[in-house]
Amino acid sequence: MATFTKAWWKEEVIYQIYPRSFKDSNGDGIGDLRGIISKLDYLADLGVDIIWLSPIYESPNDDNGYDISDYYKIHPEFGTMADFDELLAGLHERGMRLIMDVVFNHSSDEHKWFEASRQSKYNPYRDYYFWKPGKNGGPPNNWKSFFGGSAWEYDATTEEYYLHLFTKKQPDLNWENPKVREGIYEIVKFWLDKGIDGFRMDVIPLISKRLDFADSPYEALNETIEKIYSNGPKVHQYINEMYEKVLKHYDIMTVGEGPGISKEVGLNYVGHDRGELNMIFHLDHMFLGHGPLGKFDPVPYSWQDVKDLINDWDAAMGRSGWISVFLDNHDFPRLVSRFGNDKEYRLESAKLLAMMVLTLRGTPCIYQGSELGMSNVHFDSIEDYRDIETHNYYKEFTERGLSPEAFLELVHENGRDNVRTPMQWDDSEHAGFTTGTPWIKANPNYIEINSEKVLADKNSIYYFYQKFLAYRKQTKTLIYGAYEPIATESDKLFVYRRKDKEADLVIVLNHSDLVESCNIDLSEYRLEIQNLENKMAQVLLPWEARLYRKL
Ligand code: ISL
Ligand code: CA
Repeated sequence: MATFTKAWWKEEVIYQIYPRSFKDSNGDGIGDLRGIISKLDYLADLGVDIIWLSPIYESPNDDNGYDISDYYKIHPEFGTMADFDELLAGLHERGMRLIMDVVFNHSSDEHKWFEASRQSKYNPYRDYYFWKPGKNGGPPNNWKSFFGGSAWEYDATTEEYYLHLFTKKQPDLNWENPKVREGIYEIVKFWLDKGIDGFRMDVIPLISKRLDFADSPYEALNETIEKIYSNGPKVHQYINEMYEKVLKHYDIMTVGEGPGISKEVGLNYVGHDRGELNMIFHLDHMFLGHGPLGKFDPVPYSWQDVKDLINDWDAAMGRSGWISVFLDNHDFPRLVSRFGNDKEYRLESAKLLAMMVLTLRGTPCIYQGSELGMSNVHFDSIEDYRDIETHNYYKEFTERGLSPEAFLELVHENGRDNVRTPMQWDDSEHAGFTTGTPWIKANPNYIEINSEKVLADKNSIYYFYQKFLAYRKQTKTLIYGAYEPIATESDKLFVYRRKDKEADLVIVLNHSDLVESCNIDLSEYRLEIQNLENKMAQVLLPWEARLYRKL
């Protein structure tokens, strides 16, 4: 039985690129592979190791590439397979790795499997998806899509409904069918044989459906996700089969994206003895504040809730499993806007959050632009938004009587386009992202916040990341050391220890706009890294972050 082991994917740091928004090389307004290639030295200099690319396959882009119509082809707007090979080689030359984002819970409705499937009830591809007759003149059950509305779409050709947990252009694949699984494993093998270093697997806990398709008894979307959509009866059988048949034959990493994976079931996916995935992105802290109707139906939550979740998850994993640590990605607001203060303390709080992500136990994942301190965008018009989730809910909420202005405020807080605006390279038009018209407007704050500026400022967020990434590389305690939360008087402080035979480190974070006192005795410790200048031992300035090492 495999127990706690060392692995490169525990030691390295992931950096997520959202290719559409990273760098446009040809002026069509869409980020592309050659754009990424032009920034390889930038990434290497920052000191990140593993590049995760959001999907770059052929896609009608209903959900920006998470609706794949051909898993073997690069979307022409991103470039060619030759560009991809060059990108992969360029990363490997620089000692970095590449992981691909694969979406196997669903395909695009324009995938050839679905095009055949929808033609007749007797088509050999019919069972590649889930088709059901309606009930009482409506859909087969009350399941709701993640993006609003029913999860079933009526198709007039065969007078049946098909299942889509996301948009109606993302029909769910039927993993019960062995031919679907074989087709998927072939795709996995194709990319691994090209020499990539692993996968991020989109919504992997959703792949096994509860086949009675009973109504969800739950009001809240999150509860339905956890108890009805996720963790279905055969999910582990399927992931294990993929591991046995394909994954285990390669030196790679896998990270499963896990809506609905609670800490109670986390180890079933990533336990070292499971033969399934190396790690998961659990979304518990990301879903905090989501009310019964999801992210645009906010409910209050506190920093204490965030800390509790982190501590509980670490305890649940212990030395038996592994997670990735992150505070944002392409689906959630900017970390500095959500968990920091993107106004008076943007610099300090962005650095504090960097220290936090790089010192908790798990493989850190940094989303593009965090190293610049990029923050949420506040467009005034719904027209400026591109995300289908935002548009679907806009329709749903305004039809129910919410004013467009009120809905836009919710989008400013929680919309996915907050993180999808162009990467801010410099203060020229469109943030230096494109010479054309960008597919989504740049955040107007690019004049102040951009990579040219941070690179010229020794005190910038960028250099804090760079320094800390280098420190983490040589400090294995931050990787393999035990994690122990330390109780504090103020719930605004987050204090924890990382410890092994080599070192005893204490991280002290003041997650607030206020001065806080910290009475923990650290007289035997040396202050090693600090995000701002302050010589008072037991007084922490707003958003101050410190790392101590025992003498
Ligand atoms: O942001 C969310 C919805 O409000 C999340 O629930 C998100 O939809 C969920 O985590 C699944 O996300 C993944 O699959 C989606 C895709 O749109 C997301 O971009 C992807 O990360 C469907 O493929
Ligand atoms: Ca382009």
